[in-house]
Amino acid sequence: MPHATSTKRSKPMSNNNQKCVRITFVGTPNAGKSTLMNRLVGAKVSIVTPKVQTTRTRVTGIKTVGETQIIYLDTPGIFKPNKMLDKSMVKAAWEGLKDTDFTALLVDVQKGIGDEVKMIIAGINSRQNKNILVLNKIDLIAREKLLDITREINEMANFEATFMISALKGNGVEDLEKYFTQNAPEGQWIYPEDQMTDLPSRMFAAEITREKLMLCLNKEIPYNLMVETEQWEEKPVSKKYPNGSANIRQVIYVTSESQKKIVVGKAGSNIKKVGEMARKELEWALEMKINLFLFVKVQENWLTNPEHYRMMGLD
Ligand SMILES: Nc1nc2c(ncn2[C@@H]2O[C@H](COP(=O)(O)OP(=O)(O)OP(=O)(O)O)[C@@H](O)[C@H]2O)c(=O)[nH]1
Ligand SMILES: [Mg+2]
Repeated sequence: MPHATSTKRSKPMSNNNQKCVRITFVGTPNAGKSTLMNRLVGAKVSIVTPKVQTTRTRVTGIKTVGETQIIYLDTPGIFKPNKMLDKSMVKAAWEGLKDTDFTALLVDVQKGIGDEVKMIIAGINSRQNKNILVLNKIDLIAREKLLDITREINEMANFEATFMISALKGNGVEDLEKYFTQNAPEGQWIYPEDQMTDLPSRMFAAEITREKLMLCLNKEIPYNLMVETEQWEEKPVSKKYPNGSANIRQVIYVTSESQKKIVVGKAGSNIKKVGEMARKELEWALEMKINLFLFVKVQENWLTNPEHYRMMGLD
C-alpha cells in the first residue's frame, strides 16, 4: 500500500457538478478504524498496530472518485478515560462528530457489544448526524453470530445502513465507498484531486516512528512516550542520491529513566531496530534517502504539558 503525505498543492478545481461528503469513523480502541481508512484511501495515512489506543488524534484521509470527494476522519478509540492524555484523545474523537455528514460506527464483531460500544451508541444517539453501522473483522467469526450482533445493535440506534466488512482483507469495503459516493451531497471539493491527507510530513514521520516503537515495546511504555520531529533538512539531488536525501532528527520523550533504558535497549539494540524499521518505511514513503537520528529524552511532565498536546494536535 503506498503512503500519503501532504505536500503543497494547487487549489482544487471548482466545477458545478462536484460532490463532497464527510465521514467520521468512531469506535472502541482496536476496532480497525485506521485500517479501514487506509484501505478506503488506498494509502497508509494513519498508523496501525495490534495494540489499543494507537491513534492519538484526528487524521484526515481523502479520496476523490469521479465527481465526488470523500473526506474520511479517523479518530482515537473511545473508552472510559482516566489519565489526562486519554481524556484528551477521547475528547478529540467526539469533536470529530461536529462537522460531518455521516458517523460510521465501527464494531469489532469478535469482541461484540460491550459497555464501551453501548456508551458510544448513547453518544451518537444524542447527536443529529446520520449514522451508519460498520461491523468489522467478519473474517474472525461465524455468519450466525454476525446476524445476532446485527439484530441486537440495530435495536439500540437508528442506522441508515449496515455493512459487514473485513478492513484487513478488504471484503465489503468497495460497497462502503459506493454508498458514500451515492449519498454525497452536492458541494465544492475542499482538497485538490490527488491529495490523500492533510497530515504534515513532519508529523507523519513522527507517527511512523511511534508505530515502530509501539510494535517493539510492551506494556505501559508505548502509552508513556511521544515522538517529535525536531529537524528536517533536505539535501539537493546528487549523483549518489538521484531522488535527493533528508536528515531527520526526532526526539522520543519518555517519563522516566527506567523507561528510557527500555526504549534504548541493551547496548542500544532496541532503538537501533526501531530506527531501522522507521527509516526503511520513510524511504519508501518519501522516495528518497533518509538519515534518521533518534534521541530519547526523559521529560517527567510531558504527559501533563499542554505544549506537547498542541504538538500532537490535541487540546
Ligand atoms: N482479523 C482482522 N483484523 C483486523 C481487521 N481490521 C483491523 N484489524 C486488526 O486490528 C488491529 C487494530 O487495528 P487499527 O486499525 O489500529 O484499529 P483502530 O480502531 O484504529 O485502533 P485505535 O487507533 O487504537 O483506536 C490491527 O492489528 C489490525 O490489523 C479485520 O477486518 N480483520
Ligand atoms: Mg487507529
